[in-house]
Amino acid sequence: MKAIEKLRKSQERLNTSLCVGIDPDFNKTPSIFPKSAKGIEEFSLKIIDATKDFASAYKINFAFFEYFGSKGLEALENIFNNIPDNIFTIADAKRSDIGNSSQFYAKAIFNHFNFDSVTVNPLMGKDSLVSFFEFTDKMIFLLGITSNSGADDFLKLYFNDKHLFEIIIEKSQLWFEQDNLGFVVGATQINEFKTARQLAPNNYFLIPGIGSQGGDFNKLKEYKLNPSIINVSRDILFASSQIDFAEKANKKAQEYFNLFSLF
Ligand code: OMP
Repeated sequence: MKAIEKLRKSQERLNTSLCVGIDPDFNKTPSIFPKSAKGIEEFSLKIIDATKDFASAYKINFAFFEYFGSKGLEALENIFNNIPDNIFTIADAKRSDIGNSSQFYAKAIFNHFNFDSVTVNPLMGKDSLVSFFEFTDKMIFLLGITSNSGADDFLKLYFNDKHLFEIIIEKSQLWFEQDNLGFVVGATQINEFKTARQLAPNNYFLIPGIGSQGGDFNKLKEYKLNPSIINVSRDILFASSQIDFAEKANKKAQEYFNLFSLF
């Protein structure tokens, strides 16, 4: 099954676009977990268990695992293997390089790990992206307009009356199959969200920034929100720092599950 079909099925089955972000910052995990690769693995597995009835997708951010080197990657692998098969997976690795190197990044994410999708930084241009899109059954989310303040530094610069992020969204659609092409669009960027949606009305948007980053879902939904995957990480993962963390994560995930309902 193509990744996009898996995504649609997963969202339709649960009637939600909620994606739970697995960002296990060991500084924030409850003290019962050791500050180690094993500790973040055990925490993440408990979070998945507590949220799997509400998550149509899981996004695993590689940073929190790479921190621990080879043991961290082993933890990532074990966590990935414990995600139920019918839930869409996103490797949040923000990869890309010259073509020759990109192909190894792409194979690592898709052949070794078997993720359904990956986040990719488009700034090195078409040849840096092709290796990812050669996996025609997978989905690729290009950074469009990111949620952070640094989006102003490059992505909102004007070139011939267009923001750089607009050019990324327009050009990449000319290069790649629409079904495989998604864009990361930050929930904190309301005006830019509107523009991005006009430029890509039918592409999936991966939307981070709700919760800890203060993105306003009510404002966002005034525009054409779907198709989208809405990610929440810290607000669910660290809903409690105490022994009841799993119970609180479950409740928080249910709230977002309802908020992000499709129909
Ligand atoms: P919370 O702010 O804790 O919900 O986490 C947001 C998650 O989305 C983190 O894993 C970020 O790395 C990621 N993210 C952004 O916050 N902003 C972006 O513009 C892009 C991403 C991403 O690609 O997922």
